[in-house]
Amino acid sequence: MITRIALISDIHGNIPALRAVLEDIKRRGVDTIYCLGDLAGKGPDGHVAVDLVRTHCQQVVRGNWDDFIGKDTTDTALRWQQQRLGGERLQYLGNLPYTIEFVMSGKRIRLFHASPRSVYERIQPWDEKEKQATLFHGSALCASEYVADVVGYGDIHNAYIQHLDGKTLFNTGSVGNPLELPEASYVILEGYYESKEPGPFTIQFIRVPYDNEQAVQDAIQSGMPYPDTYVLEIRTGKYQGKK
Ligand SMILES: [Mn+2]
Repeated sequence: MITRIALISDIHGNIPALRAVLEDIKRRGVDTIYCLGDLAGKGPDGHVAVDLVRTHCQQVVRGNWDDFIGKDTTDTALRWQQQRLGGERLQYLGNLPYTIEFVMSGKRIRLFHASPRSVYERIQPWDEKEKQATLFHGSALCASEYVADVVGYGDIHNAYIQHLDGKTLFNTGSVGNPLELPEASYVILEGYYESKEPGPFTIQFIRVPYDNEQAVQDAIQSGMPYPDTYVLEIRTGKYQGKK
């Protein structure tokens, strides 16, 4: 049977964007959703994002923000985020697994936040091919150590697909803090779930317009410290608002 799985990532506490994406997924009749991390941080409403992701997503992996957001800090903005999230959600984020692995239409698929080795290793589409190719490797942090045929990740807030050495690499882009277009980004995979036979396999990239000004108002009204960079990025879809 053909299965469809929606992949969402990098929500960063932006609830208007998350709700718009969840509605779009529902409208398409997709009921399996995996989340590739960075539920909270940057934006104001990580606590709501965590609760919505726990309700709607069958599997969730740990992002870099999920990893450090609960750690002891003197940083004002981080402490504000910690109070907003509360101990139970912080513990949930800090204990998320690194990878989601399965076979679809004969392809071994591995999904993670940033790299198979670390949530802090950042690899961009314009990095050298040799560096990108390491994303197919396994590591002790992965559920298994096989070399993947298809890798999907988040972290860079920059959706793309690239074929390397007969393998496929893609990035879901970001739901709540996209940095190439101001519209929320996510991916749907379609194929024969857990089938080792080669078969049709789809990677679909979806952009969902949402109420960006509501996201800006949410940030300002939340009283979060230093909202300026986040507000600029939400409005422009560019890193720190730069070209
Ligand atoms: Mn992120």
